[in-house]
Amino acid sequence: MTDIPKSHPRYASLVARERVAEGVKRGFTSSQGLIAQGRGECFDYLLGEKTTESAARATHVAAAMLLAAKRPALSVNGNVAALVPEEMVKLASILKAPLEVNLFHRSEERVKRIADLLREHGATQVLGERPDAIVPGLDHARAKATRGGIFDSDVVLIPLEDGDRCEALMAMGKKVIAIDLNPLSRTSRQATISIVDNILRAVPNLTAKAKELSAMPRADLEKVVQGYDNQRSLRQAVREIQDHLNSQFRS
Ligand code: PTJ
Repeated sequence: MTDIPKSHPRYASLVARERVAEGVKRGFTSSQGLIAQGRGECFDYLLGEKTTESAARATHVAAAMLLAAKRPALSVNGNVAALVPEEMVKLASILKAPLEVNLFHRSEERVKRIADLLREHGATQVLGERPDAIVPGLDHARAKATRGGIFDSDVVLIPLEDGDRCEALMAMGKKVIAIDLNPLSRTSRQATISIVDNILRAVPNLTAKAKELSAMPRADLEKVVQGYDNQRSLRQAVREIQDHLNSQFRS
């Protein structure tokens, strides 16, 4: 990896780029993942590269929803593996949820590399290498799913997703939590809860919240979730972008 000095004003963003590029070199991130990271970076810039109020609230509600779930599952693709492998393993462990590798640009070799990477970071339950079910309504590799994992889940976390699987999972009656820096994406607009934040901040925040709420009885967790309105949260995210942009210039 390029040696980036910590004093560089764009340190965090440059390190994230390096990680995704390294993921491509090591064969677990797709080359299209570089484009996805660039798109995400642009939205992060517009947000002010911070966890906004709406993202913090969505994260809080998402943690409660995952803890209240009977069968939560966490989806991992090539970008997620490059950016937050260890953090995803920690989150899975707190939630006692399986991690399932699910790829758009699927190759069996890449699935195995990602599963191995997660196991190297201590994951005990990694699915996705032997899918045995199909999510109805999708005609690409993302339809592949595993019983006991995403296929049977009631709540599923889908970070950095590219669109129609969110809709197909919702059509199966699941609750879907997205992590996506773009508040306008189809995934963000369709999900039950959209965390409009960089995955580098969102996953550690989600883990911390899950720890904090872990002793709460299910009835109380369900109260936290009640009344959450994703469309309102996305509107707030767009306002936060507008406010940030307006604050950049002297009037
Ligand atoms: O590993 P694969 O084959 O499953 O492919 C994964 C990618 C990400 C390449 C694939 O799902 C894809 O093409 O995704 P998209 O359509 O580019 O969408 C990814 C979404 O994630 C976009 O809305 C981006 O803004 C957002 N995004 C990108 N980087 C980040 C992000 N959101 C949060 N944190 C990021 N670091």
